[in-house]
Formats: sequence, structure tokens, C-alpha cells
Amino acid sequence: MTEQTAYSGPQRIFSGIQPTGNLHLGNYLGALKKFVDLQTDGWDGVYCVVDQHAITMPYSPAELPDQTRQIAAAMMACGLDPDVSIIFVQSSVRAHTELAWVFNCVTRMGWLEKMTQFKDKGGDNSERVSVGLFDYPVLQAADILVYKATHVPVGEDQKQHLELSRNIAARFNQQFDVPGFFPEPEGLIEGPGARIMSLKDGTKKMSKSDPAETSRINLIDDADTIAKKIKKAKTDTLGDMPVTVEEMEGRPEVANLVGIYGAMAGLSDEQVLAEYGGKGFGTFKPALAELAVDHLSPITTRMRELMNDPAEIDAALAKGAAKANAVAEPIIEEVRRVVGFWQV
Ligand code: AQP
Repeated sequence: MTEQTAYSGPQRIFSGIQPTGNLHLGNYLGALKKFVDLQTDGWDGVYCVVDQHAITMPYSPAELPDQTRQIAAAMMACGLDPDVSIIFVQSSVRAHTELAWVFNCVTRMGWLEKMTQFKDKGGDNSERVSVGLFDYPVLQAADILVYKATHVPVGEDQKQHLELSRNIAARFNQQFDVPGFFPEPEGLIEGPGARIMSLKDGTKKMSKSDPAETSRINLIDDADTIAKKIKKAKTDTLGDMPVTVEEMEGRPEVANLVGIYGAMAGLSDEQVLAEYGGKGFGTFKPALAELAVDHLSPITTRMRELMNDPAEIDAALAKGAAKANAVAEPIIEEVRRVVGFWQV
């Protein structure tokens, strides 16, 4: 076996978002906002609406195209520029599923059996959920590696899946004796907004699939709705706002609201508490609502404009698919050769 050599190709970002419902503040702060910051910093970025992941759970085929458009609209409304970054839909680049099959034959069952998201989503019903849901992290590894992406901005919930992608890359390189062929992608997870929690339960992540609408702020909520949801957000009966970060310990709902404020204002928890520590929630919540509305309303407005002009979104996605295919095709071609597939 040849000695381990590290990947030495170009650095590239990949990240994806599922078209499975309304995007929320967690998706925005944990993912979309980071994408835009990275674009501003000059990173080469590939951003994907992962419709093939969306069909791993029950869904409506009739609604999927519009939901896909809505995620693309959100990406563009947040500031991703289709002329700078690659924005496209997963199913329009066939190389993702082709590489996923190769990775299925590299991945060990035991690795997937450890994935907590499958356990959470499958619940006690794991006998009845789709094989696709179980296999989802392998497709996710293919999504990233078919572009030889080196960095993946995601929320903390995706940490385990990213580790799996690293293991798959390393195993492929070793099994086929192609050191450094695939990079072992690194997460860009840390930072404010990595884990935004439900407004109703500070121990549960904010999620599209939570049946309680009041648990999340959606990117398409109007100003009134945002203010009402923040007003109703759960706090606790331990009195006013904590004065120090230590005092937030054991107050998950309050810590979440402070974190949301900080992530949007670009402030640390300490800085937020320096301003609001010791004050009542009657002061803090309206300030948070105002900040959220100021921050989100330009995005919401632009998203609505784009949704009213689907042709603009579709044209951007078509351009993105062509650019994504141009990157992925030579890589999948190399994979075909490495694994010994018949050359036509
Ligand atoms: N609560 C969160 N805090 C920070 N980041 C989050 N992300 C999701 N929830 C939070 C990040 O958003 C990106 C897109 O996620 P996704 O739509 O592909 O799937 P998800 O993580 O499964 O999102 P949801 O809302 O939790 O959907 P459901 O309810 O369908 O499972 C990812 O980078 C994710 O980390």
C-alpha cells in the first residue's frame, strides 16, 4: 500500500438544503448566512437544493418542484449570487447518485447504524421507514465529494454525518490505493447560530418538521408573526435576564434567545448580556423582535419577489446545473476508472 498522501487540490465549499418545508431561522443562521459570508470572503462555493434527500421521508411529488424553487429563492434572497457561486438542484446532476452507489459499497453497515439522525427520524418505526433514510448520509458524502469539496458549512446537527463523509473519503482512498484522491472534508460549524433551538423547548433544535408553528421563525413570516412568536417564546420563572454567561446555565430557553440576538447582531453572549442583563423579558423580547424583523424582512421581501418570477429562479438553476455538471463529470469519470468500471 502506498503511503498516506493528503489531498492537495483546490479548496471548495459544498453545502445543501432539503426542500422539505419552510426554511426557518435555524437554517438561516446555521447555514444560509454562513454561505453568504463565505461567498463574500471569496470562497469557491457549490450550493445545492437536495431534492433527492427530500424523498427519503413521506412527501408530495406535486409540491416538490415548488418547494425546491422556494429553497433556491431563499438562497438567492439571502445573497448567494448565481453568477459567483454555483446554485443548483441535486437531481439535475446525475453524478451524485452514481457516486453514492460506489460509496454504498465502501461504507460499512455499522457506520450507518450509529447515525443518531436516523434513529431520531425513524423513531421506533425503523422497520417501516425507507432504506433511503438509512442510506441518506452516504448520498450526502457523495454530494460533497463529487465536487472534491474541502469544507462544508453546516449546523451542529450535521456533525456526525460530516464525520462519516470523512471516513468514506479515507476508506475510498485506501481501498483503491489512490492516496489523496478525495479530500477529507472539514466542517465549518462553529460560530454563532450553529445550533438554534426551538422557541418552545430550549433543549430541542429548531426544525422544519416540528408540528408546532410557534416553535420556529420562518423566513417567510411577516413582521407581525415574528413579533408574536418571539413574544410567546418560552422563557422560565427564574426571574429577569441573567447578568453573566454563567447565570444562563440551566436556562436553555433564555440562552437560546440570547444566542439568536447575538448571531443576528454580530455580538457575543457577553455583549448581549452587557446590554440586557438584569432587565425584564418585557424589554428584551421586543428588542429581539425588532432586530429579527429588521434582519429578515429584506430577505422575505426578495424571496416573495423571486417566487413571483419563477422563470428567474429556473434560469439561475439551469445555469447552476451546467456549471455543477462541468465540475462533477471529470471527477466521476476518474472514479469510474479507479473502481474498474467498463469504459465506453
Ligand atoms: N436548528 C438549527 N440550528 C442551526 N442550524 C440548523 N440547520 C437546521 N436546523 C438548524 C442547518 O440548516 C441546514 C439545512 O438543513 P436541512 O434543511 O437540509 O435539514 P435539517 O438539518 O434536517 O433541517 P430541519 O429544519 O431540522 O429539517 P427537518 O425537520 O426536516 O429535519 C443544515 O446545514 C443544517 O445543519
